[in-house]
Amino acid sequence: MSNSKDRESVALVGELLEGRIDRRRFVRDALLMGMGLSTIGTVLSACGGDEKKPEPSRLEGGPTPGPGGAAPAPVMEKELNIYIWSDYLAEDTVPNFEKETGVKVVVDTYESNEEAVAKLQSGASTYDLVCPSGYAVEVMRALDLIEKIDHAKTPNIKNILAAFKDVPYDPGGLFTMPWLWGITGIAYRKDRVKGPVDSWAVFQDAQYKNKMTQMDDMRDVIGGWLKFRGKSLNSIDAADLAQAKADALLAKANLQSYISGPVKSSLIAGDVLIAMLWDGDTAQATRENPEIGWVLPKEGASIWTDSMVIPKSAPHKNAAHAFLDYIMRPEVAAKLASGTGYGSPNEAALPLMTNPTRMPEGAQKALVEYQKDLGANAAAWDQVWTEIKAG
Ligand code: SPD
Repeated sequence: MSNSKDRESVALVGELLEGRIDRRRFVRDALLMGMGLSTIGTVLSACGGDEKKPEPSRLEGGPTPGPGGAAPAPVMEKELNIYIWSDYLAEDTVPNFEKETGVKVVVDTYESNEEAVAKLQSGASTYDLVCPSGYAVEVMRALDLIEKIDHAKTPNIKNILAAFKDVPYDPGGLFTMPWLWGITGIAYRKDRVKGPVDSWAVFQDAQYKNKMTQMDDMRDVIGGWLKFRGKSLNSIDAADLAQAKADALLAKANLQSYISGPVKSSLIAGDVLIAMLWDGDTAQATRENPEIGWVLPKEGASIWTDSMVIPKSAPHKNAAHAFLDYIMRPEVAAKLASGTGYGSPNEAALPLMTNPTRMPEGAQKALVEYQKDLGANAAAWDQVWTEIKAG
């Protein structure tokens, strides 16, 4: 320990002795400044009181004590950088974590998986947690950008529904902590759109010219048009892609723009009447304007799970694990799902919510499909997307 660390530790013990901080606060601050567990225990017993010798809580995130009781100093970093989709946190998710741990959290947002992958791939990322969808996890794994989660530091993983633990994009659930799930469908203004909105075909209807948007998302736009023609949204067949491009261009003539989450304010204001949008973001908009409805198109749509992953380059891995474990607490997960309007993968959270979103069943289940990594065929999709955007 450096001299300045020594001085900080002495001052902290002084604060405890003088009763200016309580034992809990002492343990937290002592761990944050890297004081060993055995030292902390010695100080606490010397101070008397009836509390038990402290054990590291799951939020401390440090290594397990070694044999013979010699505990390596747990290192809980003081910062955490999260890179996540916009509007994907409940209001108190981050503030409560900061209050509890003293960790300062910085949140940056993105609007597509491709943006998140590109950021990690650039090598310039200092993010500790990123939140890709399933197919993008596959891409990140293939590029060796993310590392395994240390489940010894995330005991609350026990709360996750079995269906989300062993998933095709991460067999055995080694690299991912499921965050939320949702469906990409159509949001629309019930008070301003006449006639049924139940098909991707609505975007080809010129009566809503310049009052419609689709997402700025290659997988969702091309995928939606593939579903429209009864194809898999993971198709790599050249004829399927050519048809999807033709449909997309027909629709493009009616679109105000390609825009994802930020379209909510235009829907609320009525500048946009019909928008390709995720169910949860639509629910957020509906809270502000109850005239906004959402539909799963009759031809089918994409369902997805977004998961937290830890980049190999993450500078604050203990804080990242602590945040993951915090999120998996039932009450935190319940607020996250209710606040964002998305489905929770947390089994223990569901009973705590008044009206939790349930996974589609029966006829609805048959309509939804998960996106998969396109591998080497991604180039063909990129080309089609470039042509749609330029067309
Ligand atoms: N505002 C949060 C939106 C999250 C969407 N994630 C999944 C996109 C799948 N294409």
